[in-house]
Amino acid sequence: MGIAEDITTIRDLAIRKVFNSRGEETVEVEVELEGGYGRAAAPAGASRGKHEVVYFPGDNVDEALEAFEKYVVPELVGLDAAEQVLIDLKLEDIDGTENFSRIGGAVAIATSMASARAAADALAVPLFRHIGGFNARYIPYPVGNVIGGGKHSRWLGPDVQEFLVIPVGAPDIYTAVKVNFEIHRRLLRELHKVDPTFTGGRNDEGAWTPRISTEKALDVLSKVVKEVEKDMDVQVRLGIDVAASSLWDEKKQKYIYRNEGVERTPREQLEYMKYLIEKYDIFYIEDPFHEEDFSSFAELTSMFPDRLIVGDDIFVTNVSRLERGIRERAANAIIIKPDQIGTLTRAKETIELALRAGYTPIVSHRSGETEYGLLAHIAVGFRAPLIKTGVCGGERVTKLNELIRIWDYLGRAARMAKIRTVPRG
Ligand code: 2PG
Ligand code: MG
Repeated sequence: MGIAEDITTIRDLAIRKVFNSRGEETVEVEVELEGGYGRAAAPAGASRGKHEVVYFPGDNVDEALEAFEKYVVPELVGLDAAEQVLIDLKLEDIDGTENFSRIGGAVAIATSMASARAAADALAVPLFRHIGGFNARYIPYPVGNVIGGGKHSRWLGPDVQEFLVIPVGAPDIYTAVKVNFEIHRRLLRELHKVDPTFTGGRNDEGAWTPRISTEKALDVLSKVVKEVEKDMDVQVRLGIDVAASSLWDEKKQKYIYRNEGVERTPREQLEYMKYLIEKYDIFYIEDPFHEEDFSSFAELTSMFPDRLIVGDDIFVTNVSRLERGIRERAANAIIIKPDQIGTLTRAKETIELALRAGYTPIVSHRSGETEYGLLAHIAVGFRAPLIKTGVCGGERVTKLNELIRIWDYLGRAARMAKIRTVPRG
């Protein structure tokens, strides 16, 4: 038992079905301590990695609720919520499988996060401080998704899933968020010019969904970014999430670009990535290859050591998959989605390994998000230099506004994080 055991002892837990930002059912867990309270819900992905933990047991939210009542409640009551590792290890023991197939990853992550919030509440410290300790004071730069394609836009827009902006020159988080909003806003006008049928539609993450090609999207984005950089005097860099596992056809062994009407072999995919990075000076490239292709990841990383080659589906926040990546020099940056792996402890283990190995971690939302702002606390507590959490939509803005609140709370201690792969001036 921890030394603060009285007020942080778990008295009771509860679960209910609520909805995520996409209107899908998810689970919300409440943790009541002797002297505190916490609540959290699980987000959900649409372009999920094959190696992520199971979401609901039997693919069914009601089975998740049953598993929670039957297995989780009796085992967690009486434990000390201040001992996050013990809580999370207990969740692993209760489940007994590597991928949370018995209780489901949604129950696991909601319980893990609700417990952390409850402990922070009882100890009267902000969640980021509870997670990260006294030196947690670096605010991550927001990676903003401004144009959407791929599966997220029903294959009607560009083949690349996300077109991203990173205001790397912003002096503070408020300016950083403002820059991303300004780019998003100005894009509306510019996108009308290149796609007259565009009615201002946005996808699940609030990104615009014009029916244009990948290169057209990058042309328009580059133009708008240059204007905003000049007008607001802040350096901004471009990013893409190719989400290449969704393009990959296992039978054909090719990437299928539906909008362009082109199929690419792995070699051609590598050439295409090189072409896009050079033509548009892209700084951040997420999932340029499918989730099993470590060697193409390694090749691209060696070609562009001054860019962030980011692994999402390939690593799924999993420590063993990241270890393999480090061994094979695949990627130099990693997406951290706590829900991909099921507990805060596991996610922290992965991010710590990433930091030690010189990988840049990016704490990330899912396309189906919750209304909670706690991802902001996780990113600051985990010392992530970047956070990917969209630009607009209530469930995205709540996380960005929470970063602004953390900045204010920190006062003179607040700093913008350092991005390891130094952006070129
Ligand atoms: C991604 C995510 C979030 P999803 O691919 O990075 O943008 O999408 O949550 O649908 O997996
Ligand atoms: Mg991704």
